[in-house]
Amino acid sequence: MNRDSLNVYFIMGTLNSSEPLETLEKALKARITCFQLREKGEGSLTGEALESFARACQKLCKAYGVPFIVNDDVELALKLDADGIHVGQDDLAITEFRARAKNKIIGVSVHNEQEMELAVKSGADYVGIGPIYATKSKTDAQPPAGVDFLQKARSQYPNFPIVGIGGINEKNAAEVRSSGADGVSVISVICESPNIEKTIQALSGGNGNETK
Ligand code: IFP
Ligand code: MG
Repeated sequence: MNRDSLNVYFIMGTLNSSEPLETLEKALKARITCFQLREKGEGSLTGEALESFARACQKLCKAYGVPFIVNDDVELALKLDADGIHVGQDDLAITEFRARAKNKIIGVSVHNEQEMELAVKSGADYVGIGPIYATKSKTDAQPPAGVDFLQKARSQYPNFPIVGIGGINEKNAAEVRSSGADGVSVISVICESPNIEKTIQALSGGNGNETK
């Protein structure tokens, strides 16, 4: 995959925003480079409601030429012909998705060297490394790891697409990039921003906000 797609990677589900489609469109206008639908938690959409919301997100992403990735749900990703899937440590899902959708993007969450090696071997196209900082978006998240593992992963895999995730904001995004990430993945900092355009500018690399 093109590593530039990971520059500003927005993740959202209906529980993250009171007007999710409006939030997504604002984020697309402000030039996020990738979107992941992550519909999770108490009261989240399922079945047809989820499918129709997912299609609405996908349509918006298509209009802006931004990859549309589905979190965890192999069947939904295939049914929608999404651009890819993001999974945890689930080599079965990776193998199955790859077998059924040859040219799609597969992202995998990794937390240590062993998981990283496994993800790369299993055929992941990119990895998400985190949580880098403390996060409130994921109740079952592991403790923040800082940038140490990110730096190590980058030195071991100089060209592999890596995105940082977990507690990333306008202030610390530059540290995540200078530690080797191709980009930053965020939920709340965009969903809760009073000025999405400005937030995305600040998160973005290669526009003068970068310290690298
Ligand atoms: N990383 C990522 C991403 N997405 C997730 N849903 C996750 C970890 C748990 F940023 F896409 F790599
Ligand atoms: Mg997951």
